[in-house]
Parts: sequence; C-alpha cells; structure tokens
Amino acid sequence: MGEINGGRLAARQLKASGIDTIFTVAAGPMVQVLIGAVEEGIKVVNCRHDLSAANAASAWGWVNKKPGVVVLGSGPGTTNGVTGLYVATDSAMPLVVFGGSVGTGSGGLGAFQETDQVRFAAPGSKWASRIGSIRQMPDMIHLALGKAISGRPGGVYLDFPGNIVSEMVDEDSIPLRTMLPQVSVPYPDPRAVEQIADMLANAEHPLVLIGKGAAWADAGEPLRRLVDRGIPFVASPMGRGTIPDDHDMSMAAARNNAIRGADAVLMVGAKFNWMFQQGMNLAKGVRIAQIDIEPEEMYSIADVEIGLFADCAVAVDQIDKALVSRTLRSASNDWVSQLQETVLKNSASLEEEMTSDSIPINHHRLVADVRDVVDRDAYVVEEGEVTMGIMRQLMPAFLARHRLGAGSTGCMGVGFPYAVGAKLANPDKQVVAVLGDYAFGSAAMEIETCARLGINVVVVISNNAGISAHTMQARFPADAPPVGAMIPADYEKMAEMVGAYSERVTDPAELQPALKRAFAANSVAIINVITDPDAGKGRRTPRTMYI
Ligand SMILES: Cc1ncc(C[n+]2csc(CCOP(=O)(O)OP(=O)(O)O)c2C)c(N)n1
Ligand SMILES: [Mg+2]
Repeated sequence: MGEINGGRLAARQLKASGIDTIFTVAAGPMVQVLIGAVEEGIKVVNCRHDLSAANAASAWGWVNKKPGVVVLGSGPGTTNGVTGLYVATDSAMPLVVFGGSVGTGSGGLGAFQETDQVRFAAPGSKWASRIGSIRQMPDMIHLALGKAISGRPGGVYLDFPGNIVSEMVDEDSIPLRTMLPQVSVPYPDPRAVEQIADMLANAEHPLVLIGKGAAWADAGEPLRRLVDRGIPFVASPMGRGTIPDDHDMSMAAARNNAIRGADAVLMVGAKFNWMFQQGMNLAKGVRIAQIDIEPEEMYSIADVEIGLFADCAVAVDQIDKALVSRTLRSASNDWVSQLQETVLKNSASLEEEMTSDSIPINHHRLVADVRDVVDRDAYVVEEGEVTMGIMRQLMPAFLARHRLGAGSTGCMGVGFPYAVGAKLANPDKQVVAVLGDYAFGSAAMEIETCARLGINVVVVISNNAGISAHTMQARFPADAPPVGAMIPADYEKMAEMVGAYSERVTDPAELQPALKRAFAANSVAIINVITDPDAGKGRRTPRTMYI
C-alpha cells in the first residue's frame, strides 16, 4: 500500500465525481493538486489570469451541466477568483473554487500570502467552507460539488490549507465518495398548474418570459409546445435559444411592446431583475405567475400572484397539458399579429445598417455578417456595451445554453474565458466570441492559453476604439485627455506572437471571407474588425444597450 499526498487525493475525488477538466493558474500550495490531476488523467487548463480561469470554469460547467472547477493559489490568486464566484452565483452558473491557503494554525503570524480567504469568498458564494483535516477531504469535495450544481446553481468556495494538501496518507485509508445522488426534480403543485392555465387562457395578452433557469432545466421542448398554442415569448440574454429565436412566437424584436402590452405574464426561470426592468415596465394590473426552482425568486419588485416552485421543464409540460381542455381567449384577438407586425417593422428598420458598406464598419453589419456565417449549433459569446447590445438585437440563438454573455452582473472580461470554457466542453462545435475592444483586452492573454492547448475559438473584436465606442469619451469635456477612448490597436498582432491565425478587417466586403478563413484556420483566431467609434452616439444611453 503506497502513500499519496492530499493533492493527489483531491484529484482522485474529482475524478470519482466525474470531473475530467479543471482550470487553474498554477500556484502554491495547490501544485500537488494539479500534479495529482495530471497523474489521474484530468485535463488541466492553465489560464493567464485567475479570474479568467474561474470564468472559463463557470462556462464549462454551464454548458456541460456539471460543476466547473478552478484551482487557485493562496492570497491574491484566490481573491482574484472572488469576482468569478460573484458572477457565477448571480448568473446561476455552477462554479467551484478550490483555494489553496496558508496551513492551519498559522493565524495572522505573517506567513506568505496569508489572508482569510473564506471570508473574502463568502458573500459571492452559495457556500464557503474550509477543509479541516485530510480525512474530510473527499466528503468536503463531494459537498462542494453538490452545493454548486443543486437547486439554483452558483459559486462555491472550498479552502485547502497547504499543510493538508501536502500531508501524506496511505492511499487506501480514506474512502472516496463514488455515489452521485440522483436527485429528483421538484414536481409542481397541481393546483398552481391549474391556476396558471386559467390565467393564460383568460388573458387577452398573454406573454411567456424565458430565463436561463429554463435553459438550465432543458425546458425547450415543453416550452415550444406551450408557445405553439399562440402565446408570444421573450427570452433573457442567456435564456435565448431555449426556444429557437426564429420561432414565430419569438418577440425579441418587439420586446418592449410585448412586455408593456401583456396582461398576463408567465415568467419561467428568470428573475425580475434589471434585465426585465425589475418588472417596472409591465402594464398596471398585469397578472404574474412565476416558475422557479428557488422559491425566494418570487419575491421582487414585481407583484407575483402565483409562484410555482418546481422544475421549469416539468411545470411547463403540465401547464401545457392543462391547456389542452381550455381555449385561449387571445386566439381570437390580434395580440400576436400586432406583435409580429412590430417585429417585422423593427427588423426592417435595421436592414440599412445591416447591409451598410460604410467604413469604419457599422456594428450592425459586423453582427449580421457573423450571424450569416456561423453554424446554427455554434456557441456564441457576446460582450462589450454597444457591441453586446447589437449582438442581442441581431444575433439569434437556436439551442439552450449556447449563448453566453456578460450576464446579470454585466461583468467585462468574461467573454474570452467563456469561449474557452464552451470550446473545451464541446470541442467539435464552432465557438465564436464577439467582443468589444475593451472587453477583449481585459482577458486578452487567453490567446496564449488557446494557442498552447489547441482551443480553437474564433474571437471577433469590434474595435471601435473605446469604452462604449466613443460615447464614454464624449461625456468628458472636448479637450479632456483620452479616458474612455482607446487606440484602435493592432490586436491581430497578439495572434502573431503565439503563432495563431489573425486578420485585421477594415473593409466590410472582407468580413465574411475573413470569418470563414478564421473558422477554417485550425487554430485560435482573432479577427480585428475596425468598427465605427461614433456608433450609439446620441441614440440611447449606454446602459440600456445591454438589453
Ligand atoms: C468588470 C467590469 N469593469 C467595468 C465595467 C464597466 N464597463 C461597462 S461596458 C465597458 C466596456 C465597453 O467597451 P467595449 O468592450 O470596447 O465595448 P463597446 O461598447 O465599445 O462595443 C466597461 C468598462 C464593467 N461592466 N465590468
Ligand atoms: Mg469598444
């Protein structure tokens, strides 16, 4: 019987829990966990910033429906990951941060990188705790992974004291946790199902709102049956694709009319947060029903009348079945046709911009060309402000959990790492990230990670030379030094430095050919597109462009 250290034990437990990929910035005292992972055949993805590693892990987890695991070093390594925990928890993405820390019993005596990491992590986490002894390690890892993935997914922190990571034990003396509980989903209360069916049937203007909880629950098939009865829907940014955006009940392009005009709303797996204007744009007297796996979500500014605590897929299926014996009152009015008309009108109003040949390149043209080139089942990541807003306007999604973006925290810097995580979870599918120049820059060194590990994502930079193009700079006095404006840099040269593929595109006619070459490049690729710094000027405030 040989001896192993705590790091190897952690790796064995991860493998036993079905984790085949982990993310990291290699650092003490966690190196033994990483060595153990390599020895156990787990893929170790070393990123170029701890936060990027955490974000990549979140995306890997979200796409895979597994906990994404990131292993970080002590002190700043782990505190850099704290934003990742907050973003994951707020965006309901399953992330587990293993943070190596100074050994137990040091307690403020000036050891290297000593700080109270559990306390740093706690407010951003669903759960934060510390391994107290090597005997507990498999149990604590089992617990942490379970906490991240169950109920409403989110970020979880587990502290690994360095002395426990390097402690030696007989390899068979501590049993691993090999049983993964098959947890049933909560079934809906049939009385609430009937009430919601009545509410929808009696409404003049029913509307379904779809959030990422519906995507997480794979509620697409029952949702499609429900809306096929003639009920329009609008999805949140990361809920998009749960029903394909080209469905004729999709009112993404008439979102405001749909939300303002509805007299009955069924919210499926989303919050009434800022993305849905906290419900404040809903009509007076609107009736609201909400389905969520987390009952506390029913409490918000919106007046929710019927809260259905249940799995979204099962609940929607049962509501749909309950509607079989009912006739929708809205079937005999023009609610749907009016909205569809608005969709056509709004979409047509963008036609000129989508086909614009202007130089610098129009953002709508860029997004339309990306849209026309990518596969239907591609993973698409959007980030920036102007750029992300226009992506949300124009870029459709066709499958659940195939669209990632800055999410409910609006955190810049997630885009490139999310693309990395999505590609590692699904190497055979196209992954394209359309990022603002600032957004790209905040995690740009992941280009080296991709080149090193053969992670062939296509990064399209919307290079409008500024934060929110030049709308941020325009708020400063005319003679102010550049604050929000930036150099329209030669980002394509960052690909050259790691032997990756890149192009700089200034002519809109070159967009589609360049994108096609990028997808065919068999390497990570950067397409640096010089877009219009004046985009968005004087039209809307930047914040509303997020949605
Ligand atoms: C972590 C973080 N820091 C700062 C911000 C504030 N912020 C919002 S959008 C943005 C940058 C937008 O510029 P860019 O990525 O170039 O996209 P554009 O709007 O120009 O298309 C920043 C810094 C943020 N949302 N998140
Ligand atoms: Mg920009």
